[in-house]
Amino acid sequence: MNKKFLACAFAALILGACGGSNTDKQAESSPDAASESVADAVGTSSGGSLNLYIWSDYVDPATVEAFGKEHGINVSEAFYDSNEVLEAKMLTGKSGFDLVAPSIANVGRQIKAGAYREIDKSQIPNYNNIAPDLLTLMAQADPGNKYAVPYFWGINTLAINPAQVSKALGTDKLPENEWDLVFNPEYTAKLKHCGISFFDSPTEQFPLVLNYMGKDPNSSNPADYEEAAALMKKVRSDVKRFSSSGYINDMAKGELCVAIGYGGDLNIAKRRAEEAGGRVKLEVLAPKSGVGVWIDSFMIPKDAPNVANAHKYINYTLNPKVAAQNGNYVTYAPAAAAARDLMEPKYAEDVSIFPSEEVKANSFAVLPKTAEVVKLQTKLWQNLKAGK
Ligand code: SPD
Repeated sequence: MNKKFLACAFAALILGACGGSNTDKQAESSPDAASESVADAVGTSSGGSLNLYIWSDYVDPATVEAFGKEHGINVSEAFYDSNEVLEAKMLTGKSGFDLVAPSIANVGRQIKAGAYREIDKSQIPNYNNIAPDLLTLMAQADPGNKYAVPYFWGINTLAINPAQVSKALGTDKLPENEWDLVFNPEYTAKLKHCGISFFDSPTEQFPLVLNYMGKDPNSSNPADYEEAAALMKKVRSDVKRFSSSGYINDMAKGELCVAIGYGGDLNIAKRRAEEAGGRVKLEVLAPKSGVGVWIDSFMIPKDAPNVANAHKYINYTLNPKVAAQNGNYVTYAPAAAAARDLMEPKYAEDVSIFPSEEVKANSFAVLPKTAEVVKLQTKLWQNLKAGK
């Protein structure tokens, strides 16, 4: 893989080149369409089953229900919260799943391991709705876009409980580089009392630390990873939990005051806090010093039992109305470019979902790593968590 090209393609994506793709005329002419029934988006009835294995909080359950009803398909869902968990299952095989959604950093090696079957694009009429830049980018991990169909893209960032953070810091002024809150002992020593959470995933966490240190976030130099681990070791005892999804409810309940997480999931925490009466108020940050950017794609496991239904479901999610409804729910940027205009304005204009130019300028893609780097990251990560 040409990493330089991949980085450039990501720059194009995050620098806002995603517009101008094919649009769905029906959706275009109806700005409120996302909030209407999605039944007209699903097509004719067919039957059978569909076994989805997807990130937690990554689809509006109402859209899954509408799809199942319309097609007479019995949809079952199971959830994961890290690429590590998904990859272990995919590389073992015989998972029984029809559709999964790995991130770009993991797609290439899973394809090479023979874990997936080719997509039949003739069964996905909505394929043309995908932002072309996403496909260009994915082609670097999946040459010819044969196996992976983009679903959402988003950022790895952090969220705070401003009231608790101001109290702990003794000021409502945040550090110039907001990542100091989680990586600088001067801040973590004060914030540990209200609760700091890190990702429970070396794939997501290391690039953030490397970027904070001014190093290549996708470095292949082992010494950089040793240094990043040493930095995290200094703040390890201030970290309350390692979590890749549990931080959502913990933040919403006020049991954590700073969490590193997936941008959309942090927004879900904020929404849950509001829905619970607003006692806890959260703010999702998008630090100017940069965030990690990724794309997740639907892929069909080699031994999937319901291949036709998997194609039907992918096609369904690429309908801009459905994509917008899912986008409003999961608060990530949909792969179907036209969906943004159909999303609720508060989400379509949210910089933690569609980052600003200033944030984009310093952001980076979470790219594939070599087998050696993956092994080293895993070892360093296990030691860190064990306090070694
Ligand atoms: N709850 C949905 C989380 C989706 C996160 N995908 C992130 C991939 C980062 N590499």
